[in-house]
Amino acid sequence: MFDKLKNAFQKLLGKDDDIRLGIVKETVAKIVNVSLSEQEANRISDQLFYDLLDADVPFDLANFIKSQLYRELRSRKFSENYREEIRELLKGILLQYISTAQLDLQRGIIMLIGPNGYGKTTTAVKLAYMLKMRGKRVRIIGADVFRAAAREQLQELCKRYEIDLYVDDSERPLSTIIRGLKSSESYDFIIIDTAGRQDMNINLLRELQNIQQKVNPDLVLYVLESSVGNSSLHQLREYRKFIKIDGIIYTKMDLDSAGGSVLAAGYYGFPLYFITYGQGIQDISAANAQDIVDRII
Ligand SMILES: Nc1nc2c(ncn2[C@@H]2O[C@H](COP(=O)(O)OP(=O)(O)OP(=O)(O)O)[C@@H](O)[C@H]2O)c(=O)[nH]1
Ligand SMILES: [Mg+2]
Repeated sequence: MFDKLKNAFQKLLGKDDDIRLGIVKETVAKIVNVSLSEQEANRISDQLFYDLLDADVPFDLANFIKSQLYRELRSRKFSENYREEIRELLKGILLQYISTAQLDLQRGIIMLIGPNGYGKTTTAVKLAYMLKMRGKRVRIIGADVFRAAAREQLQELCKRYEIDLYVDDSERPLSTIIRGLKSSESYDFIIIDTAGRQDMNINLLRELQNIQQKVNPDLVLYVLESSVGNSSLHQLREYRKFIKIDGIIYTKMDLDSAGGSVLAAGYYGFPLYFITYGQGIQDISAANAQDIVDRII
């Protein structure tokens, strides 16, 4: 999880940092409470910059973090605990780029959107299960009418976890959703699972836009797979041109991932609502910024 991002910080702060922090060490050895020289601060922040790029953090953001780190390194004094102090400094900087939001609805319609295979359908079921465990009446509407076996996938999962499901044989997602909603008034939460495409498919985006306009879900969450790098953010911005996105569910955090997109999501103004980290039905949690930063550094 967050392998490259984690490495970036570990290299900077870990035990094998004699080369990278060599200059700092010497300085620290001489005096307690020292300021770093321009050269030292540059060296540390430059190294971090390249490591962040390597972890798929977008260039602009890596540059921001670098400049911020440089300024803070130059303006502070460090003691012999400099490693811990720099770690805390970095955590503070990263926290600014991870925004989270809580699901504060008591009832409503939540629509999941996003590219093919990122985890929409399984996350819909996890989320439904989580809400059901909190005593809510929950139903999923399966609006992926395009992919073969999409209905069967939901039918099987919902049966296994005893979650109410609406699917029909309509060829248009909007019809399915409208019919599904009509028969779902007694539910607290409706979770709409939608179709995904790998390429940018204008028709699909227009269809989602149309659904948003006609159905007006209370929350539209974009399902973002954590292992996908910078290209995923390009997709996210394309989606945003058509659909108002309220936030993100960050999936597959148990798999190896560069991790940069978790920072990028916040940078582009999308709060994280939930994270998922496994195939199990309960492998989902509300996103917590401090937790995520602690996992990275
Ligand atoms: N390891 C792991 N696998 C996950 C996680 N979330 C989803 N998956 C797997 O990712 C694959 C795709 O998940 P789906 O939920 O079908 O993805 P989707 O976005 O609905 O895909 P399409 O309907 O084709 O667009 C499945 O094999 C899931 O089991 C997770 O948190 N961790
Ligand atoms: Mg699906």
